[in-house]
Amino acid sequence: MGDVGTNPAFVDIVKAKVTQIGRDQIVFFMELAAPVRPDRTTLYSWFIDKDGTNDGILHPGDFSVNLLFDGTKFSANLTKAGQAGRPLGGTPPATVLLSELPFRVRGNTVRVIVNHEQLEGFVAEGLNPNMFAWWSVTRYGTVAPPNTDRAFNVPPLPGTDLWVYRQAPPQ
Ligand SMILES: [Ca+2]
Ligand SMILES: [Ca+2]
Repeated sequence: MGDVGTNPAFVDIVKAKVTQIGRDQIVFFMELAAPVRPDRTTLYSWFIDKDGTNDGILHPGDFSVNLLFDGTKFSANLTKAGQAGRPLGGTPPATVLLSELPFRVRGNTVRVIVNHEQLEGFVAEGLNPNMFAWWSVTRYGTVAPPNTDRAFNVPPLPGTDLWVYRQAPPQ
């Protein structure tokens, strides 16, 4: 934390998590360094590598769970990037796969909830609903790169820059 320069503390990621509730709901969570009260375009995203790539860089064909404040209101969706680094818009533009996802903004935290079954609908697109590499970013003032902050929820394995979410504990 404390690593976003002159940007507001509500885009400074303290912690990020992707967790599962029961068998069904996947919660994409971030804790920020200050209460989330954006005053202009602000993006909280969890980027997901296409299955089998797992390189920790948002490429065309990779996915993103996005909580966007557009200057007026929040909304959440799941997209597939069309241009590197662009979870929303871009050239060619990102594809919206799921819109109007449930989300919550409370105090220093944000979360977006996706049903596991919804992710299962995108296996053919290259989204593995059972195990995926993800990382979280914030962007302030614009949805375009560069990231304002970027975080992993646990230290990545030596020699890698990623980690995985698993539906069930490893056997
Ligand atoms: Ca931070
Ligand atoms: Ca990638």
